[in-house]
Amino acid sequence: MLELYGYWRSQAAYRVRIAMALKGIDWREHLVDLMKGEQFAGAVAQHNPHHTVPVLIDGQRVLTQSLAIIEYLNDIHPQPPLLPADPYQRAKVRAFSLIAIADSNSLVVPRARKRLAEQFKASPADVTSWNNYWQTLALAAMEKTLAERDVKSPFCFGDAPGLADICLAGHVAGCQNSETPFEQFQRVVEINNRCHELAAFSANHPWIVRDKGPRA
Ligand SMILES: N[C@@H](CCC(=O)N[C@@H](CS)C(=O)NCC(=O)O)C(=O)O
Repeated sequence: MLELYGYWRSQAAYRVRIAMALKGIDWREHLVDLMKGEQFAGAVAQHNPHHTVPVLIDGQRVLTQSLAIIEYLNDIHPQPPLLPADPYQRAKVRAFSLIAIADSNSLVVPRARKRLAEQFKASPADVTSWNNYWQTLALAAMEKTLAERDVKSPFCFGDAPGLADICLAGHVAGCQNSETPFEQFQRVVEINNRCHELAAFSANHPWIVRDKGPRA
């Protein structure tokens, strides 16, 4: 049984939950309250020098970083594939995914928001505005990328959900958490809705984990 250290609000942990669910892998989740600083003690502190979730334990193997974890899962459980076979299309999927994973998510995590407040005396309203700015920039980049795709497929880059869809849904969940409007980004909304028709996405949404507790 895989052990996931995550947090209900974390879009990075949500990405890993979706990937495991799409692949039919079973896991148990331990919630780490990032707002209380639990990432600086216990299993996360022991296993991840960067003090972030997700951390995934697979027997003796310890994995961090949602992209590395998802690619690892995709390698050891190849079906259904989360990345296309073609190298150019794989690069396109990774580039899209990194808009969320690298460029946006990192700017809105608790430690970034805490730093703004502590070092620059940003008010709660300033921090919300900061979140909304970066999340909207990412939404716009995703929307434009989707509009300019070579192929108009039901999911981001194909007929089935993959890494890009996982990152799109994770980003939308992040927007929902911080009340960043996303409804104007029609292609993003359309694909997010399509994803949520699948239990892998809807049953693992941050608000489900918040309200029902982690998968035990
Ligand atoms: N690039 C990392 C991001 C990990 C990350 O920053 N996770 C956030 C939650 S989404 C976290 O644990 N933050 C801890 C903090 O801000 O103190 C990934 O995709 O796994």
